[in-house]
Amino acid sequence: MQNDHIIAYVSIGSNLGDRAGNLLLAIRGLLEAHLEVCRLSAIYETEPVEVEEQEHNNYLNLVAEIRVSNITPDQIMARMLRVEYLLERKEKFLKKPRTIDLDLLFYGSIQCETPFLTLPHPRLHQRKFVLVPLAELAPDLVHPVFNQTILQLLEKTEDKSIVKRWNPNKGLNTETKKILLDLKR
Ligand code: PH2
Ligand code: MG
Ligand code: MG
Repeated sequence: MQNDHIIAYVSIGSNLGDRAGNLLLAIRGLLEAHLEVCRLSAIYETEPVEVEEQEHNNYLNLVAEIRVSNITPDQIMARMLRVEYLLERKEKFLKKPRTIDLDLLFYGSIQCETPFLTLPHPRLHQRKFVLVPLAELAPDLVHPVFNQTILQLLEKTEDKSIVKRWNPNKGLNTETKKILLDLKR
């Protein structure tokens, strides 16, 4: 049984604290959990959807492609939950708010429904913050329930929320921007 690896996709989001730093820590956590991250989408700044009124911070989101073998979707979920837990635990220690959310979107083209895990992720077609970065990595991936590609789902989605490429320098003051520009020359 060689080359029996499966490609899976994970959505990663953070809307508190050092959001980009949290994404990177989550990616490192996946690698440390022996989930081989092979490709990453760009980072997007996204308007929160399906959230309580008071939680209005923009998210940073990306999608990671991971390559796995000899592991069940439940085991991947358990490892992802552990990554979340380890990051949240550091948060309490540092008394700083921060959140990180890891969601399993696809595990090959497997369909499953348990109390803990539904695959493909049951709301991914309603979420531009998932479809836009996923379309970057896998535009032609066919969703096994809808029989449509990611690109087709993106074109049809009713989600009108704002999703744009994250600009890491946007929050910097003009003096810092000038220094960074000079460094690039
Ligand atoms: N995650 C949620 C709810 N809403 N909105 C955006 N833009 N990005 C997210 O990652 C996100 C969300 C629950 O996990
Ligand atoms: Mg989520
Ligand atoms: Mg989650």
